[in-house]
Amino acid sequence: MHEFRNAKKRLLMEKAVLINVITPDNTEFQANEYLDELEFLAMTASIEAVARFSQRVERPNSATYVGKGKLQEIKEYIANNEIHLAIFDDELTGAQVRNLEKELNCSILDRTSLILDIFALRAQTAYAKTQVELARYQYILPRLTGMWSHLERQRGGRGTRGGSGEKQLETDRRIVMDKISQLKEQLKKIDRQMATQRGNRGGLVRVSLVGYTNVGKSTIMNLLSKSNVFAENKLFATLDTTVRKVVIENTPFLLSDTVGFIRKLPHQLVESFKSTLDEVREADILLHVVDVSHPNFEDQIKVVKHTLDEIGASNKPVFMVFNKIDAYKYTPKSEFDFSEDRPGKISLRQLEESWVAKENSPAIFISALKKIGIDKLRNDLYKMVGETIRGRYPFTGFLWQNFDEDLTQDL
Ligand SMILES: Nc1nc2c(ncn2[C@@H]2O[C@H](COP(=O)(O)OP(=O)(O)OP(=O)(O)O)[C@@H](O)[C@H]2O)c(=O)[nH]1
Ligand SMILES: [Mg+2]
Repeated sequence: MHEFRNAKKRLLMEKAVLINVITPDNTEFQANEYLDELEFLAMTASIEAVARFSQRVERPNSATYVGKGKLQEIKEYIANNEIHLAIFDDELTGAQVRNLEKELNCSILDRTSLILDIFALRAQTAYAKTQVELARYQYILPRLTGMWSHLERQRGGRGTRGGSGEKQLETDRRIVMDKISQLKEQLKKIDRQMATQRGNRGGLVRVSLVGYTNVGKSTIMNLLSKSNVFAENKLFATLDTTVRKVVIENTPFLLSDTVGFIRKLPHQLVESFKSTLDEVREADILLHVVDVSHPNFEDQIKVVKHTLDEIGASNKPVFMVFNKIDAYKYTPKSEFDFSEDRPGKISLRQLEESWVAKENSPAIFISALKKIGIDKLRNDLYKMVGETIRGRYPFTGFLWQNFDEDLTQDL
């Protein structure tokens, strides 16, 4: 039976090599940024990346992800430097993992299981823990088959049906499937409680902070609600949804902060975190927070839009919040600079103007850390909430007194 890697036991910084492929859809710059992100993910899981390997390919090799030559190069590096872990920037098939383990003679971690590891480390509440466990079992289920043929090969057999390997596979599969339905049952129970809680929130307007991971959502939540949500320079600092009542100029509304998104977010996680994301799905307004100091922020915006689409939360009024302007590096174009797509080549003002010109959703540029633009953010938010209320109660006066009770709660 497949055991989960016990990420919590990894006390010493384990050393690893990072591997990705550059497909025709990606530029070299992007591929490098992706490895930076993979390195950050590894670091979050207490793994130190010591080397990187990239290969330009049409598509990943179905047996070994990278081609023969590259594999040999990685193998030599791993052997010479006593590395015991290789991390791949894509989800690998069971067969690819087995082949790579054999070829490279070290542990293999793919992007999905690395993210699942981090989620498992980060999960604080019983709810988040259950969701992560469900996602991990769902990841394992289709990979059990491969383990069976692996067992068969070890026995030297030719996959004779009814052999012990197949029986073992059947038993394992049943255990995993039972576990999955048990976890789903548990989640359903919590979901019902949460739906009731959400139903109890009166008619308050609901605003959700959404965005890529590590962009500053929790920092903004803390600023606006004077609460204390855990914010840290690590990926996925937040896994649960926190809801706070915020009052601006006598107008109360609910503000929620939730798990951040990431490129290639494992679909098992999206699936099992569906209820955590209910707050986003049911929100009236989305505050899409962007880390404008990140060289790949435009890519990140696309990822967030795509994920919102996936969870059924597109088509809502979106307020774009470009955060971390204090860290934005503007390096003007020199006369010999012919780069088309270089980060920082335009000033923040130009960026703001071009953004407003090409998108029709409102936008604001702030620094949550240095508290720049926060008053304007409050003011704009107040107006948007007001518009939502007027749209909802066009004829009746709205009685705030109805909503005086404190609805502050963590989910
Ligand atoms: N330079 C700079 N750093 C910021 C700013 N806002 C937040 N940060 C930092 O960015 C890091 C991530 O902030 P969080 O608020 O945890 O980000 P998040 O979006 O909630 O992240 P996850 O919950 O991990 O998805 C922290 O180290 C913050 O101090 C800002 O305006 N400027
Ligand atoms: Mg957070």
